[in-house]
Amino acid sequence: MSTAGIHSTVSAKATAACALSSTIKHLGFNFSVCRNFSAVATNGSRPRRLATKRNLALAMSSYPSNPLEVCVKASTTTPNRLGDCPFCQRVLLTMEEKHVPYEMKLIDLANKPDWFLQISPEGKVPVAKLDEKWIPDSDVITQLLEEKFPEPPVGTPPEKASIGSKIFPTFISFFKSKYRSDGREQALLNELSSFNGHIKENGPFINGQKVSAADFSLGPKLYHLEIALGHYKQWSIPDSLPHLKSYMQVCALPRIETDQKSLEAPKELQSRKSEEEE
Ligand SMILES: N[C@@H](CCC(=O)N[C@@H](CS)C(=O)NCC(=O)O)C(=O)O
Repeated sequence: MSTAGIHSTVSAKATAACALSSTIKHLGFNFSVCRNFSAVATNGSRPRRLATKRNLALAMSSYPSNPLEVCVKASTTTPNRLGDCPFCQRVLLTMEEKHVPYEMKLIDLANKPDWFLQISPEGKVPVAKLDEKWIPDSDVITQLLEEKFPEPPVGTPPEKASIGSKIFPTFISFFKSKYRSDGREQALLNELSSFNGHIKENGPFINGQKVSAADFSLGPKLYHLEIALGHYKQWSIPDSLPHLKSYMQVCALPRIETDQKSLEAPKELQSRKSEEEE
């Protein structure tokens, strides 16, 4: 199927820095992506991880000849801009870390084009084209990226892979809750607190000194959590969880350039919320 004529195609080569910087600024990974082709925690006191020449050469040797196509959520407010979707952000971060050139196709989720529905019958993003096949789901895509582009490896060891994985579902549950006393806030606090303890003992990343797939998955979600709960519930992460906060700083970006006026992630969550309330 030809995707020629898709207006919302953004070439990752020249524009990755801008396009992804909007992603990265949204989602917040404080990585200097697209500058030195590596994920570097830019907080001076934190460990820095620079790509070695050898790693970079290895990574480049497995580059696809054409940029890898990936359908991602378009901004709901700004034309030709990436929207806020933690699943898309996870995939983009993985490709950035692996130096894989890619081409984003921005999908307006409120008005999905027919060609997109053909390749993604569930109508969900992200969807990435790997070996001429359109693959949905960030779990599957990131796993295939690891297999196809092994350098640098970003896999999280199995014993750590599920750390923090309950935070997002408990956040959504609390976000949707109508009554403060229904225990959902406490459930979220328990998960955040347990993660805080993990980072205290093992940080700064989930797998210690090295950023890995689990951070690419959790970082964007924590960003959504903070914005959505702050905006809709006037809730913020308690000061009693300083290691979680510093993790969010290491993984997080300066928020100033976040397109906060659009509050895109919360908008999406808001629609889920209204559905729930109906
Ligand atoms: N499990 C999927 C979830 C993807 C997902 O839910 N994506 C949302 C955007 S954040 C979506 O495409 N929703 C469809 C819609 O809003 O119509 C993954 O990990 O990729």
